[in-house]
Amino acid sequence: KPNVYIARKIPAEVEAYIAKHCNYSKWDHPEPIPRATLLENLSIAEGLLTSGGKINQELLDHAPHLKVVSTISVGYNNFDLEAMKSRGILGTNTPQVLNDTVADLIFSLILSTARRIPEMDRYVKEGQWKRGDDENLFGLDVHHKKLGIIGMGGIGEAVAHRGKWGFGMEVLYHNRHRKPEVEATLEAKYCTMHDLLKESDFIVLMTPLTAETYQMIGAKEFALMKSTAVFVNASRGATVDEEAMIHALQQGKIYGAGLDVFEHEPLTGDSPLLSLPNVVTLPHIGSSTRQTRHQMAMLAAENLVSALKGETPNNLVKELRT
Ligand code: 8YV
Repeated sequence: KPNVYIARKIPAEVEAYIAKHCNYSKWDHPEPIPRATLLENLSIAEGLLTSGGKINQELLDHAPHLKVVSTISVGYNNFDLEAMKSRGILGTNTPQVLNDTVADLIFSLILSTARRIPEMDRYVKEGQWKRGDDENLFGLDVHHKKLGIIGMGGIGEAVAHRGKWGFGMEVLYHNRHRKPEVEATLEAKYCTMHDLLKESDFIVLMTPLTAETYQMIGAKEFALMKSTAVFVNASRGATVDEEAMIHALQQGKIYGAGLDVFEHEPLTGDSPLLSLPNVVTLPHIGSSTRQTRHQMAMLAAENLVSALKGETPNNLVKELRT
């Protein structure tokens, strides 16, 4: 049996599946594994099951027998793809299984930010509610507004479905490629980035983090948005110039932001994002339901075992496909 290191706590059923096919050791704590602990556990590993942490030259130098890295996530920006490719190491991820769960979360951010839900909850619980305070409690309508989606992948499509059929919204999108099927089924309109930013009431950023998408939404892009626009990011924090976003929010250039991801996570300390009333912040919980995380972990385990059997795993990341 091949040797595997499991670098994050996984459900028992998934561990049992791995045990059937592999010899393994594991990090069995809820908190992320310390880097030094990870590096000292890779000397015989042929497979690594992980969900974060840089897969770079340093790590690969500590793993001379490594054949495949399987991440329990759809994003794999932590992979140094050139380093992996040069050593013939496969990399797999877990797309599709989390689309609806993340799209649900994105709509919770759209509604929470538009109707100021966290702020209103505190208002009641802190005894501030008083009659005749109506105007101060107003939020924004979501139904029948313009939903602009940047990145029409599986998650983007699930968001578009919710907008179109759930809230009667007009869907605009910007993507590297046109998606005729989405245009046909959802009457979605393909836009340039400029037009999407100018026309949308709700802007959802859902692109992978790559060299091309790094800080793709910055001061220029925020300046194009309506002053009543709500910006939502559940992709990766670094796809946004966070300083420019904070400035736009502080200056009232946009109505608000719903954020599940940040350039530096966990978000702590003195970030202005923690004190702005028109910002809803979540701790990177896009895929955080028991059912979905279980599905992701099982899929990642299947990817790992398949690759170690010498098969071409279904979810080999596209940059490593030959
Ligand atoms: C978490 C995600 O990374 O799938 C991704 O890319 O960002 C999230 O699903 C994943 O749940 C591991 O924590």
